[in-house]
Amino acid sequence: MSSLPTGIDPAWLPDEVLRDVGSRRVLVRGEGPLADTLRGEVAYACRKFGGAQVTGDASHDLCFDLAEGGDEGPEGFTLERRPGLTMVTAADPAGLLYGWFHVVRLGESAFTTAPAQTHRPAVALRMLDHWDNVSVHPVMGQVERGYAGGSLFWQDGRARGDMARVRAYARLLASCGINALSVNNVNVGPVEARLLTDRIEEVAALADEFRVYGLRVHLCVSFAASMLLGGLDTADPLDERVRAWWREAADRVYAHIPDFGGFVVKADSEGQPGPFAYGRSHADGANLLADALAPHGGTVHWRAFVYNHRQDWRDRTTDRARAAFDHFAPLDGRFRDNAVLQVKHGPVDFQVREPVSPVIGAMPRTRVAVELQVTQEYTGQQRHACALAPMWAEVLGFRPEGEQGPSVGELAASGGLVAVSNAGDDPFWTGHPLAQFNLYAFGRLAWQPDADPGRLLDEWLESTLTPARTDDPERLRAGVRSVLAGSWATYEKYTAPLGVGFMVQPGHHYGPSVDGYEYSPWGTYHFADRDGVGVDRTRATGTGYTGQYAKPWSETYESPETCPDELLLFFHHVPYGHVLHSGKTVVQHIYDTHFEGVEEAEAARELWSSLADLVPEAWHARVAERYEEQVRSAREWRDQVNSYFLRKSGVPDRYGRRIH
Ligand code: GCW
Repeated sequence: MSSLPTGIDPAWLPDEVLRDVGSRRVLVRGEGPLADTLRGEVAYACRKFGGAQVTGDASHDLCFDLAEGGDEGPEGFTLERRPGLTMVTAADPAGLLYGWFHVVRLGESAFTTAPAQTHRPAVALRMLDHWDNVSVHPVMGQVERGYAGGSLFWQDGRARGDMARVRAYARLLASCGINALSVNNVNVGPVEARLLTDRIEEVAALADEFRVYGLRVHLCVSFAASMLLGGLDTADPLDERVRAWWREAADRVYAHIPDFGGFVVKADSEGQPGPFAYGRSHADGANLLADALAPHGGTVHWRAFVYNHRQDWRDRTTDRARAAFDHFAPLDGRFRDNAVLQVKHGPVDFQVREPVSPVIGAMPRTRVAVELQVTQEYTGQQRHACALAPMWAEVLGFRPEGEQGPSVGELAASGGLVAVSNAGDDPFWTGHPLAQFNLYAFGRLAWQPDADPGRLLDEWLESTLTPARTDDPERLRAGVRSVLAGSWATYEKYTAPLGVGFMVQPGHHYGPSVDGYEYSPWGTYHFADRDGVGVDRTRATGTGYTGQYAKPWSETYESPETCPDELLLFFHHVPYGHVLHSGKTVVQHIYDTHFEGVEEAEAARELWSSLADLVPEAWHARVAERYEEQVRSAREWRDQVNSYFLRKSGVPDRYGRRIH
């Protein structure tokens, strides 16, 4: 453990948070790389704050020790206090390292009031996917949907030489519970494809940095690699030459990276190659790679994001929301044990509001991972403050079979929780400093999917802005809570209404364009006309999508009477005068929420500005600058959306506010 490169924000690990532990006498028992990492952490903290790392029988007041026979399980730990001694025990060194970061979070209370406690991750695989390109893509840039500068891993067409930043990133990720990551984009270009073969050493160099913090590295591969790199004339998953090629490819990877996590694959999706070209199923495709990885203990993450992106907008029978279920549900039970189906949390594409994907509950004989999007592609692109933990908590708490059945968080334990990262080489890691909370919250929710998002916000805020060490801690706490806690709801208010989605500018997806995708091939339509708006996905008269849900949801969503307001236009096409459960008409709801959303964004900007004396200057200034843009953009959204619906419907705002 060494200091951060100069000019880089410490995020939720400023040295200040080490004060309470760093002033103790600390003993670490245990061997191996992770125990050494822990010793490095202890040494650093003690150097800063006057404590001491002791060995052998020397007296100490904080001890980390391996213990057999406990019920912590892999990566878990127990914390106990005895008079004058805080003990952290775990079955493996990874547990001790997680225990260390927990003690850091607890601060003084770890030595005074904390009750005995055991923590275990509810989900074994807690993974970040980076959509980073090695070479800069002409349209997507270095990081696809990246809003935080360049890649942390790749620069000038190769792996970065200086790994200090990568090591610091590994530490941040471990401290919030993440234990795996993929280091290249799921859209695999010709340069990136070669990471699997002649450029594997670059991946190995990254793996060396992540390993010391307990993270395993995964790689996105092209399904056509046997042709692109192997010189074969086919990528048919049932062809013996293809199978042999993949086995050898995997053997070579493991020769360089013995703890390699596995492959991530986007196949037959948005132009990426896949098994359909050979008349094979996605289970055949996934199993090909699973079999190659199996001898080494690796896993293939096979993405379920498969749909027709060349749809004819005139065709009202094709429904993009149906696609993943239609492709994958019939394959349940046909995937290998080391194949995980990675499903986006919603059926379309990370919109501000979507129902939970029906695939997640429909594949009991398949390991399923749920994919979230920490990078804010559709939620303000890290120019808007939008804390996503409340959205994810809702998704993870959803029960596909109703109250009696398991939650999404529980179902994801079979395959993992995965998220697209929002970090880059920006000095604040995430462009918008407040977006650091999204990264932190994802890690903590992956560890404990039923954690309370409000508690996570407090946890993050205490460590990142260390209010206890400011002049007016309560004003700082109240201010940060107030700008972040409701920020997702605010964003939803001024953007696409009632679950209808999209309405963004095509291509880069920032800012409003109400009809931007309406006549496009992408399958994301809202069907507004002079009478009404929304997508009829019912069984009775629409695309039949509601039938992909089990009861009670198939019934709840089928009727506009029982469908929750916030999803009404996702499931139904209704007249503008349709009255919501809230008592408002749809069109009045649209007007009201758009005015409110802008007012809330303006209020957040003012509140943030009032915190200038309590937040480090550069941090404060960066957020303040982003709020200017957020307010400008929110007004643009409000005016375009309101004008559009006024012109379509002819229904005036009942309060006579200015609509253009
Ligand atoms: O959200 C969409 C993005 C694409 C992305 C794709 C995916 C990596 O607009 O940029 O491609 O999803 O998830 O594969």
